Amino acid sequence: MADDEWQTAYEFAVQVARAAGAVIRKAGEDEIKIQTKSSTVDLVTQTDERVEKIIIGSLKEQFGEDTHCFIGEESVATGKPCILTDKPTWIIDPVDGTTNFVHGFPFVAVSIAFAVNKQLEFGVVYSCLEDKMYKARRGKGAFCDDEKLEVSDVKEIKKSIIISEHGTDRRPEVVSKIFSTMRRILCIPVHGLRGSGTAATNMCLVASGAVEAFFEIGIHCWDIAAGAVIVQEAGGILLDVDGGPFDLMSRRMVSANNTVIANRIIKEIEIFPVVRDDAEAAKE
Ligand code: LIP
Repeated sequence: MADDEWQTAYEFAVQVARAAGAVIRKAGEDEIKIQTKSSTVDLVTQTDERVEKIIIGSLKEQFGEDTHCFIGEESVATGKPCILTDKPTWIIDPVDGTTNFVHGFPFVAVSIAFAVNKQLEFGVVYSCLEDKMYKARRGKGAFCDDEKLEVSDVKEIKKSIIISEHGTDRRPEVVSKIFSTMRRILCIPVHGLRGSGTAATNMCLVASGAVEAFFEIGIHCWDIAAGAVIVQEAGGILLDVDGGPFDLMSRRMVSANNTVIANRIIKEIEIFPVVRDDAEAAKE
């Protein structure tokens, strides 16, 4: 696709995210029927499924489905493959922060990313209850609405706020590692630990300079793909939780304002195993 075609696709993605956010806000006014996925606390609603169908339907109508591929959280949950190829691929979380949505906790985001040749080209995160449109195209900067985003310039860990989440895996051995990591970070000490309940929003908080880092083990590619572009375009960095290169499909990552903060956090992370997003597809 020529550069102006990508710009058009980027602008279309912003429109689709905004429209999806309006559907989520409206749905939040009605009774929400809840189902569960990987655990009793991994929630999904009819809104997640409906909004993903609306998003993918709009993108297919605009770009066709013979050349473009789609990775959607709820499509994968119904058995669609989760593999990133060189083809133009849309990576979508229709409702990031489903638990927040169910409870009326005010951080719910529509996350839409676009990759070609396995390279993330742009990302859009619409925090629909705050009505904040975060967006970034590779090489063109990151924005919240019309405001340019820049990560924090803090280099001292003891002057940082760190974000992490505890996810939906409630096995005691996993919860112990998560809280042991949080305890070690708190006792550095850092100024604070926070969590919005949505990875996409957490990454936008890194990009906006409100916090210095967000890390999590257990997220999925659709939670972080759009936020990854936004963090990088705001001057931030992405790494694996072991300090290696960022791997979108690995279900673990550190996003930070700089390498000093990232490496200091990595020292404290107690890693536990997770199954890659593309593990099933890799077997075929
Ligand atoms: C959420 C992630 C969050 C994680 C939650 C949940 P969802 O995504 O954004 O980082 O801690 O467990 O996975 O399921 O609301 O789209």
